[in-house]
Amino acid sequence: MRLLAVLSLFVAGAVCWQHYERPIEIAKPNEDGIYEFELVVSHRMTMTRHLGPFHKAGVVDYEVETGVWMQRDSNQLSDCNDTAVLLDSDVSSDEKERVLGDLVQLDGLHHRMIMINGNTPGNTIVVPLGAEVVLKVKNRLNTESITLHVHGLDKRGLWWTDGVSHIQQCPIVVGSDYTYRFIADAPGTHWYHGHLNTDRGEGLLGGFVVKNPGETVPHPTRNGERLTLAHDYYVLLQDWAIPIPAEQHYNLADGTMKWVSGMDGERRYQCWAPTRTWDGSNVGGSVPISGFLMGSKGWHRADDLRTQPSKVPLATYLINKDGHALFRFVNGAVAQQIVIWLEDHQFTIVAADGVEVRPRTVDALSIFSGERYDVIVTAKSNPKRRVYRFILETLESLSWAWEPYSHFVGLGNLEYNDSSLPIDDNVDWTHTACTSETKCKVFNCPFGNYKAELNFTCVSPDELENAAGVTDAEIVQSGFNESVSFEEYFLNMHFDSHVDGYMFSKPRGMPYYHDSNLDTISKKCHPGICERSTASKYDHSCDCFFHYKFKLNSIVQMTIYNMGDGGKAGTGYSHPLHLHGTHFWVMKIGFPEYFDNGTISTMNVDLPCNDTTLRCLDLEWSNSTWKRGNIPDMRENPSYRDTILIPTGGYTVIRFRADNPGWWFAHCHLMLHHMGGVAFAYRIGEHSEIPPPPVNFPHDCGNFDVLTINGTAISM
Ligand SMILES: *[C@@H]1O[C@H](CO)[C@@H](O)[C@H](O)[C@H]1NC(C)=O
Ligand SMILES: *[C@@H]1O[C@H](CO)[C@@H](O)[C@H](O)[C@H]1NC(C)=O
Ligand SMILES: *[C@@H]1O[C@H](CO)[C@@H](O)[C@H](O)[C@H]1NC(C)=O
Ligand SMILES: *[C@@H]1O[C@H](CO)[C@@H](O)[C@H](O)[C@H]1NC(C)=O
Ligand SMILES: *[C@@H]1O[C@H](CO)[C@@H](O)[C@H](O)[C@H]1NC(C)=O
Ligand SMILES: *[C@@H]1O[C@H](CO)[C@@H](O)[C@H](O)[C@H]1NC(C)=O
Ligand SMILES: *[C@@H]1O[C@H](CO)[C@@H](O)[C@H](O)[C@H]1NC(C)=O
Ligand SMILES: *[C@@H]1O[C@H](CO)[C@@H](O)[C@H](O)[C@H]1NC(C)=O
Ligand SMILES: [Cu+2]
Repeated sequence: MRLLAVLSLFVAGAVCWQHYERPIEIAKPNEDGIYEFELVVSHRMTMTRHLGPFHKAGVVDYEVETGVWMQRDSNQLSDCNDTAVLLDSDVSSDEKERVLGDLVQLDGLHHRMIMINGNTPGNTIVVPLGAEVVLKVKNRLNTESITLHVHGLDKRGLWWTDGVSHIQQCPIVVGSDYTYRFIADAPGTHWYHGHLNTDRGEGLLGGFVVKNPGETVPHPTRNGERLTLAHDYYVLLQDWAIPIPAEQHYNLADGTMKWVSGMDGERRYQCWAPTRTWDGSNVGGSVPISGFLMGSKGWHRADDLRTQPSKVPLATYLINKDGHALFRFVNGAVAQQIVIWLEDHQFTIVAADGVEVRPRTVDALSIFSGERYDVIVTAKSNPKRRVYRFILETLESLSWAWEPYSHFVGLGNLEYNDSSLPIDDNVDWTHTACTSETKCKVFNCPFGNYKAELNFTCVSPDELENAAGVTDAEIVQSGFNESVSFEEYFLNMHFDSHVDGYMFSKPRGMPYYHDSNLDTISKKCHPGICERSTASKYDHSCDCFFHYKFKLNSIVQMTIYNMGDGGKAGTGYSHPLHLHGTHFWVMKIGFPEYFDNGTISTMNVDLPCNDTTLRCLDLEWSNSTWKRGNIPDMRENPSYRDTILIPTGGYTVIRFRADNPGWWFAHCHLMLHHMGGVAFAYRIGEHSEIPPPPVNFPHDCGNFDVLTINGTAISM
């Protein structure tokens, strides 16, 4: 009965299951020129068809071995396993699309998800640069509040439309409607996702693309000419670490919690699966995953991917012989950095976080949660196969006990249009084209390099250059004199739960409305609240509302480092730091030093840390002449990003101009870290310089207290 009730809110019309992934299409404005979208957010089951009136649900299963789609008997009195053939293996792809229509496959199992207009990921929203956009969010969930953030827009002058719960708005409660109205103020590949606790990991996410005016061919090649792109694909990648029904992971025999990932045997009965990448640091947030997703398709059994990938329904992208296709890769993962390869093809990176970069050709791309890379794939004129496979990998390489550990894999298909060649089950899992003579380039490793025996080399993300050249010469200069309003900060992003020894905890109401009484809705961070230099990472006395105040129009330089107990080999994580409200220039990334076998030997010495507890708080440059932005070896033509790697044992220097007044948020984009406290808020400008939200803006979350029985009440 519960299933039937949730399906009643499904909005018909969205096409979820499709044999071939469709290129993106620009939306049409309404008669007032406004780009308006309704996003009905409700619960819905994956692998389930909507059977018309009376809310009947058709629970579907797919058998890889036979290629048959089955449907369970919807008679409530019949056995759950009473199934009938829905589609035989030999039906046409058009017929599959017609019958499966509104089905959301995800990893091929049945999960209750948060969906947007009956779909997850939600449909990709494509608008022109400068468009006025209206997102009408209708929260029709059963019990959860939500908010919605468009990741990649700066929301200039409109901080209160940015969607961070309890900082920029109150949660959208069950049953209510909430309208976001803003300008699409940054071109490129972005995404929208929930921003209240874990909502984005439960399905509340989708694509968002802002196109330059008159853009038909989005990106230049190295010699400046713009290519004709036959296909422009938006590809949201996800690790699939969804909560598993309690009865599956609660072991009745011994009362322990077990994760059941439903795939690689070795992970089946682990409570927690911490793993390491080559440098010895932790990777993946210890959450075992059930499948990688490309768009809305993946598969929960890695064995099937390894033995019979041609029978698994995977995301399939068409490409024309001799043509060029744009792939807008977005990592929407909860935990994993995803390394993506395309058999026998290379990727030419042309944009990062939506901003064009000088084209850079690599063999594989490692993408952190929150990051976006637009790449051009150049098709072969004489393909040897009909289908080449995208291979997705985690960066897991060592077990917790430092033993070799094989990474997790996922697949997608690149299919040559009009090819009559057969499709086989061979996948080049080991990247045989990478040899010691011609090493493969992997972009954006979280460490300096792979160990020598592996035939891979790393391209650091700070090597990307802005395609437009230096567009703000003042901000990227080396050294600032005393007459420049320049603010310099050092911040340790250590542990998986702290910044600078504090654990971020969000306020209970909006700080903007509590300028004079912030302490009534939040806990102040100050040295007296806990002993930052010795407190254990599990000591919750250090949780507080950690925030900065930047002067309006200052140049802000932040050196975010990742060192100490919680940021060195064996203990740390590399973090993808995301700033809201501004892009920033990536001035420099400093890696630690490594042994020949690739593990970290010494934390970066530019910021020496030698306190005995290894908390490494309040570090400064070892060389005092580097103060005020006078740092050697900064990038001369840096890239302009909104999410960037902070490597374990090293640091990243970013700069931005604090010219977008408001209350903003910055956080590690790994969900567990964001939730755990690797985050800070910041205010740009004095309170009086911050644009006020509309007078009727709903801001009465926070505290409520009744002082008298007749209702003389205060709300704070
Ligand atoms: C369904 O499961 C029951 C109990 O395990 C079994 O007896 C029955 O044969 C199954 N039916 C089908 C159609 O597989
Ligand atoms: C596939 O190629 C044919 C011509 O051979 C063309 O008409 C068609 O548009 C192509 N399909 C796609 C999806 O590009
Ligand atoms: C690296 O390439 C060499 C050939 O140049 C090959 O013998 C070796 O097996 C490769 N290493 C790995 C780990 O694949
Ligand atoms: C300080 O630097 C700025 C450029 O950032 C320059 O315009 C100005 O002339 C300099 N002032 C002095 C006193 O050197
Ligand atoms: C890497 O090399 C260092 C130094 O020789 C050694 O202490 C460490 O155990 C090695 N780690 C691994 C995973 O082999
Ligand atoms: C820590 O390092 C600094 C700079 O290298 C040095 O001046 C200081 O004496 C060291 N402190 C300790 C306790 O070793
Ligand atoms: C400090 O840095 C400056 C500029 O990079 C350099 O010229 C100088 O040699 C450094 N000093 C020391 C002691 O390393
Ligand atoms: C409500 O109760 C308080 C305290 O008992 C009293 O002072 C006040 O006059 C009452 N107000 C109204 C509107 O009745
Ligand atoms: Cu993190």
